[in-house]
Amino acid sequence: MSEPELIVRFTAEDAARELRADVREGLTEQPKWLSPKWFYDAAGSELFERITALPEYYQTRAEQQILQRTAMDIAEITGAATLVELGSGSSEKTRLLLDALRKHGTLHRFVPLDVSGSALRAAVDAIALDYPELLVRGVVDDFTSGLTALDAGTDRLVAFLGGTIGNLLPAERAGFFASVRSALRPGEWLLLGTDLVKDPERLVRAYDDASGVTAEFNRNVLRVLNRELGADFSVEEFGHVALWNAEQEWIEMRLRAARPMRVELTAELAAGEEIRTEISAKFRRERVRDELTTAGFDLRHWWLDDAGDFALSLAVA
Ligand code: AVJ
Repeated sequence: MSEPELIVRFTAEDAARELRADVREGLTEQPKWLSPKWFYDAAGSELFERITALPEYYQTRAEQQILQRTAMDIAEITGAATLVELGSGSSEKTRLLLDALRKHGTLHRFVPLDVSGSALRAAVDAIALDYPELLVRGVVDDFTSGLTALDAGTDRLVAFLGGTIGNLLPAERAGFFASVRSALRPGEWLLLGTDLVKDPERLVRAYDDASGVTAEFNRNVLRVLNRELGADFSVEEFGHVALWNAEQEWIEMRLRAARPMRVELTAELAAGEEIRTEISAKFRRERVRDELTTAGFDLRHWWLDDAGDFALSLAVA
């Protein structure tokens, strides 16, 4: 086994600086907002893992089902030698792809990319142990701001799973697809997971579960601000709001102040005022196809789970 590499392009100091700038911008705007990327400290990542097991949150299981059925096809179609995974998250899904590509016999290299250095270190070590023949290079980076670190390997398949693309605003999404495309050579591949537009009641339940795990996940961003910026949000006095924005076709999560608040950092909130903490866009096939085409990709395969809730797209550069 060769030692796994870890390249750090985004340090804890970069994250602290960005968080500060984000908070200054988002909490002085009207309506207030925070970026969903700040949910994921250790506690937030654990809460998200619990969300994936909730009966209301179908996405993770749906994507898993599609991958179980298609991983071998994906290996044969792409013949990838390098698997790049953006926002690597749950390694279970990654392993389905790694296993299929290994069986197909083309895979040489695995390049997981994530903003969380600690999570990535653990993932890289575990994968390197179980796939001793693979070159493993973890890259700590914030891929939403551009993909400069994709130079590793040839015959690449870039996987962006879980529906996380939905957290980007449409303009950010366009920039992201363009940056992935420009990092790839013609004939290389993008595998994209997207949650789909469906009955709004089911969508809202998926983001406002009966056991309150998503509410805790949402409030956790305020704990991150309290700890990282020395803010003094009274976390328990914020209500969890999840609503379907039918015009934009996205779920919005917000945190609603129960009473007037002045938060150190000079943020002031009126009673009932909300901070938008997340959008999670839901897609239709045409939108995915159009946006990929605009970025210079050709959508070749579109796979659904049995319920038609979630899609996996395979597109070529
Ligand atoms: C991890 C970004 C795909 O948007 O559904 C889960 C995060 N937010 N419940 C999503 C999330 C609320 C999730 N992603």
